Amino acid sequence: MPNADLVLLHPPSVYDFRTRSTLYGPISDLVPSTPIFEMYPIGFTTIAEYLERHGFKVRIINLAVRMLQSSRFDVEKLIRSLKPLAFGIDLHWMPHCHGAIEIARIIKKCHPDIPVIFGGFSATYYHQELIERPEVDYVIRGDSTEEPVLLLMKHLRGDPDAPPLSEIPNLTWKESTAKSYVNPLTYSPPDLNHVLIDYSYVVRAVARYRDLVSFIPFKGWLGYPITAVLTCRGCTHSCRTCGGSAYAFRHIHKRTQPAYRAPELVAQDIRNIARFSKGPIFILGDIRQPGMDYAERFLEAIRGYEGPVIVELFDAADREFMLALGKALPNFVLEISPETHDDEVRRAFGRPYTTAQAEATFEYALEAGCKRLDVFFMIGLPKQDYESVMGTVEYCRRLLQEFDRDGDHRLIPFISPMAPFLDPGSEVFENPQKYGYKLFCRTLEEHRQALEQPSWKYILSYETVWMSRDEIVESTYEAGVRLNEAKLRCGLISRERAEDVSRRIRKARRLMRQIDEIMTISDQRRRHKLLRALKPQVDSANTSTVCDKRELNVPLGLFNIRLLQAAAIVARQTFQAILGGEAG
Ligand code: B12
Ligand code: SF4
Repeated sequence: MPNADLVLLHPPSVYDFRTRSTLYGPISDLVPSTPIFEMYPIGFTTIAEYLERHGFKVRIINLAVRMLQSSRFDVEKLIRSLKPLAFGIDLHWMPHCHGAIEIARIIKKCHPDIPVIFGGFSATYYHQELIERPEVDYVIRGDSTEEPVLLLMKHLRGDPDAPPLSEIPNLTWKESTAKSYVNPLTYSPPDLNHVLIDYSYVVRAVARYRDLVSFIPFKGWLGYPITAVLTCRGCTHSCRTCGGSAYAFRHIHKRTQPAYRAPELVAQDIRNIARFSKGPIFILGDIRQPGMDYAERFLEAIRGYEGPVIVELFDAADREFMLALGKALPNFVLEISPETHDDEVRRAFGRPYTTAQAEATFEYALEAGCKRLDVFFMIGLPKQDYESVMGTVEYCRRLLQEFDRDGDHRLIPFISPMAPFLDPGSEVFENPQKYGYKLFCRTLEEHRQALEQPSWKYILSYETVWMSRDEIVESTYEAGVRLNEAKLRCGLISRERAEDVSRRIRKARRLMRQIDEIMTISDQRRRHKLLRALKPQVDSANTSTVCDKRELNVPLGLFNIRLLQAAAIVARQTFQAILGGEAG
């Protein structure tokens, strides 16, 4: 098997999750991942493709999926067997800070001389704390790192034209003396046209390393092969708790405007992906963000594409736009996140529309023929108390009735807590008191230690003046119970599914109480012993807590990855590469 120059490793959120007993609760109920957050950043594929284009071999290994799939999978053994020029670890999402640091420690134990590079949103925010750690050699900051990673790799390979470390943009680094340096964050490309977001690298690399499982983005992906295309890096909105808001991008990544991908390229990415996958394709970023001209160009370029496509809206939409969307993408699914039924709470959170405008958008979307309309609500918002959460659930019940005139259940509401952490770099994180928040974690190390707590209540990094941690947890479970009942009553879910959810919530609540009792025991050894004894029950209560995860899946027929077509593409590309003199 060919040796890779750069091995990109995606860690599990908590390294020893296979032996540790942690009740994660509903922290990942509304994303495809389990609470281990096994999905790697889309940027792994763009970094890999960019480096391969410039003559490096890159391998992605999703350690989190490998560990989830087998309790016997030996991380250390695998790492010992690899000898790349450098290892890269993503610390994009904060919940990975435990696993990422532990994986870096193992690399240093096995290969003290191979450099470890960190990158991602959270690594950028905490670059100085990271570089102080003995496990970390480099942090590449910013939302676009393809070019700085390439320069660093050239430097590490000793290329004659490679810049010295001090001249690599966005790099935080240290010398053997442990003195650290922070190079300016000057690489921030104005657009996203220099990267390729169609997974053709993944298809090639799977064949090259004969290793499909390491590239799988999340557990269960082969049965539900959803992929994503990216319209931008950055955001024009300023939702107060979001670490990817315009405010956060300005402060963390020095980005004053989002970088957009040309709409024609986004349409091309979708068509390229459809050559090997029939699964739904998620268009990340509201296509109206750069202006209606962009949206129109995209719809023109994608017109006639018949596969399932998920489109997200950051703002309310008018009828004209919805009808144009339905015409261009006959199998579209819409996602919108009003977060609450209450205009005052939504305004405090920073969403720019009212409930009435949201409802008008639902009307237009259904009229335009959307196959499904997923409406997301959140717990843990500014000015939101327990009663307000229950009001939101009551509102969901009303939506289920009022927007189901044809009995086809296209509108589906979801509710979940903002958990486990408040995003570092968000406006609320930077000014908690101003927004009525109290933070339990500030530093990277405090977040890392929080992840060693036995339940999501103790992991939760914040509470608000309107709800304590206990109330956030309690309102989450109660909201789950009530929404589950409402979905059953209107016929959206089967009795069997509803009973499963309700059983899991009862179990989770009971376990929360048991853990709370154990936490009052002062003898640490006894506490650990009792927590360990709960592990089998805790593990069985850790997925699909407040709703059944399968509700998120878009049932547009049977999607099976077109393996034969993928194989044909691989064969053709390998053949072309060999003819072109490049190793496949
Ligand atoms: C798209 C998205 C998702 C997608 C992920 C798609 C994917 N596979 O990447 C989905 C919907 C699945 C998702 C889920 C979650 N998300 Co999200 N997501 C976003 C969103 C809207 C856009 C991200 C984006 O533009 N990425 C593109 C660019 C910027 O990143 P990238 O190309 O992947 O990576 C580049 C750089 O980051 C860097 N990089 C990344 N990794 C590495 C590694 C190395 C070694 C190097 C050198 C560089 C590097 O270089 C890359 C290439 O240039 C942002 C909000 C925003 N406006 O940014 C939130 C955001 C990133 N998500 C966030 C969160 C909290 C989550 C969840 C934890 C939520 C939850 N509790 O379920 C989960 C985690 C899921 C998991 N890992 O399993 C927070 C993160 C805050 C923080 N610092 O922790 C954000 C900022 C805002 C938010 N609250 O939603 N998310
Ligand atoms: S939550 Fe708000 S600020 Fe964050 S990415 Fe979505 S629209 Fe932008």
